[in-house]
Amino acid sequence: MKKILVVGSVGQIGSELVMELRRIYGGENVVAGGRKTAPSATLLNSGPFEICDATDPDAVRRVVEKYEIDAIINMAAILSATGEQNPALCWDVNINGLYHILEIAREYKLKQVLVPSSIAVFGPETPTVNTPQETVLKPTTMYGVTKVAGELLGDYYVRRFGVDVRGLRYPGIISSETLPGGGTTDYAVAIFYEAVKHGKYTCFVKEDTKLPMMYMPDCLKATVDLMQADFNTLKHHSDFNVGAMSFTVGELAAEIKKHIPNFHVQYEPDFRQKIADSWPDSVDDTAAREEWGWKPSFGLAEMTADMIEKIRAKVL
Ligand code: VAH
Repeated sequence: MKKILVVGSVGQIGSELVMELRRIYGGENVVAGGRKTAPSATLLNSGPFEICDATDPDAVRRVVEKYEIDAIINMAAILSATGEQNPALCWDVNINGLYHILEIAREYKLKQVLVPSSIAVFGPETPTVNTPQETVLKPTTMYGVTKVAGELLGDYYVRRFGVDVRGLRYPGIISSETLPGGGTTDYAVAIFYEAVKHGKYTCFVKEDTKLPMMYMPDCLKATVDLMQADFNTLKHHSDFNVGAMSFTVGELAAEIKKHIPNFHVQYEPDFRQKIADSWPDSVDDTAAREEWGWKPSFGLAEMTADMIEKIRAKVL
């Protein structure tokens, strides 16, 4: 891959993935594509930025032709909580957007498309502990429906058109650079900001809510490692389970308290509790480990210490 376009580059993962790819491939070789949301100065000053909405295929084509793009990473998505408030928008961005990008990859014979999936593909019928790679996929959210459909569409383009499509089922992603927007796992980021700034947090899910989570450095590592894997070693394509750690909100709060002793959490579950309850506690990522060498580096303690240090530096 020489020229990469990241669509959805101003979001939580996209904004840091662009910087990591620019470090690896060179700033000029990674085009950040975004909608109206203003990109950060860091993004703007380190390489090309183009207004490019996944639901506007002509805009994507213009960027692909202008920069002779040979790989697209599609980080454009409406996440689970927002998707439940606006299912039509969620379908349009997550599926119509993906369809346009896969068609462009086919038409321009791009080298690779990377399409994130999510643990949101799982539902209440799925085994919740060490969720298998192959299992029941009956999600209860529109976001989850779009991620199952996205996995199936991606694998169809691999088989039918020979497009190199790859994807991973991200767990909740925790990071200190760009706030997530509209996800059910957003509590796992907000709790850090509230602990550092105010010493207290009102959480929208219950204390014993346990979900698979991953720190951003591991998210970037998983994404780049999958991008760089030899296609011929892959048995799976658009749907790799990837795990790193799992913890309850109570366990996270207790770890934060080791750094901020007076930190206090109160729990006021809202509609997002039902979404969180439909997702697994942990996933089996043997396929990712065997097919492309996945191995996480951050656990709860290391992540908490690093997050608190980074957020203190930002807000205090
Ligand atoms: C969400 N952060 O909460 C996303 C993610 C596993 C959840 O896909 O919707």
